[in-house]
Amino acid sequence: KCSLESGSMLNLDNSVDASLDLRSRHDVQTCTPWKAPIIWDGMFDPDLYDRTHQREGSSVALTVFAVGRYLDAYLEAFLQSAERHFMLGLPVTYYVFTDQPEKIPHIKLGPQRRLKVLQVQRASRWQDISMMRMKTIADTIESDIRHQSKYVFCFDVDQVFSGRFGPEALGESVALLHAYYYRLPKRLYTYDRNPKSVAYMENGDFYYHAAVFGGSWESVKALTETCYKSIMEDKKNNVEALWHDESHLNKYMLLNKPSRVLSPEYCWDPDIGYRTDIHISRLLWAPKDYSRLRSF
Ligand code: 2GW
Ligand code: MN
Repeated sequence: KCSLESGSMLNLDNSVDASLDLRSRHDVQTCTPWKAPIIWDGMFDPDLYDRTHQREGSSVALTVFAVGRYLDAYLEAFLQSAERHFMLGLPVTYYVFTDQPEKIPHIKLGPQRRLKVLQVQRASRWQDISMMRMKTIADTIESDIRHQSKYVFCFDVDQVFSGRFGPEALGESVALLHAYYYRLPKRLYTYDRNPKSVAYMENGDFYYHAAVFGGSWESVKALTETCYKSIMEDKKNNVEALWHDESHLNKYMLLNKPSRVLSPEYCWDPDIGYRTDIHISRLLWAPKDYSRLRSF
């Protein structure tokens, strides 16, 4: 049983966690075997999280990449929706990485919210665009984010916020349950099973989705650095993990357990259809036209 009461390190994650009501959702798993909470709607008091993090002076960096066609296709809707739902009431700095800084849409930002645009080179293979995010995030945490924000959240751009995504999601190290796998037997998880890859694993705890991960700047820096090194090691050995950076993230989270896990309510694919356990969708996958977006 998950005990968030006194004593545990995880409890220090955030003093308000003691108020999480793990028994309020009997239809889903609300606690990992290592006693980290899995955050579902109905388990927490949103206002209490807002107040506590405001009082503690929590601040959040959001990183997102919009390279090539993904800029026009997704960035504006992503940012506009983040302004309505992401960490309202806390200082937020967006870090938008793009190869076309001149094309960043103008967004009217709320108070205490800033946007920084950083130029990146466009890799020639899409797998590399996705994987090289790890290196860019690690470098930017070191050069900038660690002086500004306590927490960092890293997002895919092909999604839209549709409900509160608040400080109940903040923790030392945060991973997200992939919407397609959270109810499937573990043998169907798409871990990298090639022993030649650093990402190789047979069994894990969950299948995590790389579209959302976060934590303190220290832990996100450690994660992104380690995943980048693993990706480069694979390149040296001429292998590529099955799901690229996502495979490396899953391996990292197996060895370094997250202190907080987000339910798929925090990144839901509406194509899955109605599920009784999904009480709210806070972030939705945007529809994707692969043939148009990936043909370069
Ligand atoms: C990616 C794939 C094919 C063609 C283009 C791109 C691409 C990605 C791009 O042209 N420009 C770009 O900025 N990106 C960024 O990489 C963007 O932020 C995007 O959200 C992110 C990941 O690519 P995406 O969203 O197309 O990949 P998904 O939705 O299939 O994502 C999962 O698997 C990926 C690895 O294959 C990553 O782990 C990702 O985090 C996962 O959600
Ligand atoms: Mn995506």
